[in-house]
Amino acid sequence: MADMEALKDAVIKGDQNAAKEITSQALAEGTGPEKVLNDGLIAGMNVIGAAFKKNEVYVPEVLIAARAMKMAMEVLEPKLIEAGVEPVGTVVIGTVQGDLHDIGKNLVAMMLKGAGFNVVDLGTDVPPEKFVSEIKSINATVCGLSALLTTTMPMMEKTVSAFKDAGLDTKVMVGGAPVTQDYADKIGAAGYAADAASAVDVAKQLLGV
Ligand code: B1M
Repeated sequence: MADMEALKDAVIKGDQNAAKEITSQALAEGTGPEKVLNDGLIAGMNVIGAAFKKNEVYVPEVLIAARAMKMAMEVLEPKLIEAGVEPVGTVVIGTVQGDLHDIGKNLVAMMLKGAGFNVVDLGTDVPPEKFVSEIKSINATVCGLSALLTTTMPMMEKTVSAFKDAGLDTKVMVGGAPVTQDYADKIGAAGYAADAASAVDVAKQLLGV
């Protein structure tokens, strides 16, 4: 019988083969896809997220855990769709226009996926109008903006203004090394997160989850 504790452990250790194998076995034995997601994969990513927040693990461990989760998700995703399991929410995320840094943004996206969010990642150097059109087309309620340069931070404000001009009431979460809570308040962003694990908490707060 596939063990959810073993699956959680495989994610924590970043053992992608074990994560995929246990997921396949659990599904073949009739374990519900939602249970596999919540008690195995998300539970494992939660442990990694909490450890990352406390500086007990670092970026490489998070990336390896996320890769294990991704491998398992390849098997699980079709079953989740079949079962009609709804994601926690949808987040559109990207690095603002002019900025090519994406390591932190990718970590945030991975942690959000790990927490059960549907994440639409627009990549780097994303102009405000691209955020606007994507948010409109999928009706996303939360948008995450990342910036690593003091010179591109003002693009966050421009993006928030573009949302207002387009009549969108999207809740914006901002982050990145030079970004602060004060800056988020100044530009009218609904949320700020200092790291990838906190970004999950903030996204949940913004969605009222
Ligand atoms: Co650049 N770079 N870089 N760089 N780079 C910095 C940011 C810099 C601080 C280096 C320095 O001078 N000491 C400096 C910025 C100075 C400033 O503006 N204050 C700098 C500069 C100047 C530049 C260039 C201008 C250099 C040049 O060409 N002259 C240039 C700009 C290019 C551009 O963007 N247009 C440039 C280029 C690059 C590379 C392409 C070479 C590369 C990026 C590769 C990539 O991302 N694919 C790069 C890198 C790697 C860095 C450093 C070394 C590392 C950044 C990083 O990935 N950190 C960085 C110096 C440093 O930080 N030591 C530096 C690890 C990552 C996990 O952390 O991104 O902070 P971070 O993400 C964290 C949190 O901030 C938060 O969660 C993450 C995980 O905990 N977070 C969010 C991030 N986004 C979030 C979004 C959220 C919530 C939380 O909600 C949506």
